[in-house]
Amino acid sequence: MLSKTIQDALNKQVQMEAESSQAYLAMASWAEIQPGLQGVTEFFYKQSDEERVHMLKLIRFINERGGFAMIPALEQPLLTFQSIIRVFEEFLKHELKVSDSINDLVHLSLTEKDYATHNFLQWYVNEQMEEERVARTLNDKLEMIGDDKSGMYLFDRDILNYPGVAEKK
Ligand code: OFO
Repeated sequence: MLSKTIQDALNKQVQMEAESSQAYLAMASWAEIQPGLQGVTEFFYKQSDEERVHMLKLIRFINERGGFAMIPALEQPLLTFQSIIRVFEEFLKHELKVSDSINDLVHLSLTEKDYATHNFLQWYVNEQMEEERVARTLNDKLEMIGDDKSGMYLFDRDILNYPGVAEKK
């Protein structure tokens, strides 16, 4: 049975995953109406779907452990971006925020002696390491590309095949 403290903290994480899903959906939609960003568009649609899966996993866990997962109201995400570089900076910033939040949750599960939740959260710890790595790699590549149009063409063409991105479920 979940304590009220853990239930509330997990519900906050549900909100964060839902907001991540919305944020990446907005990035996909913005990318889709720019010329030549089909790869980036697909990347963020996929990323948005993944965040929904992260949210669902939490909802199911909370309810299975005798809690109540409350479906939250969501803030409107950023809708427009000055450039593709800004999009990926936001992506990294967002993932770092999620990692902090997961770390806080892991800490809380230990102080509350909730080892089942601690165990459940290890999946998210691994996932965040992966997400951060992907976000950093993509930011580094964009920094190298700068204003080079042919570099950007290749980035968009290859984004779904980069190691780490290709293996993402
Ligand atoms: Fe990409 O964040 Fe979910 O967990």
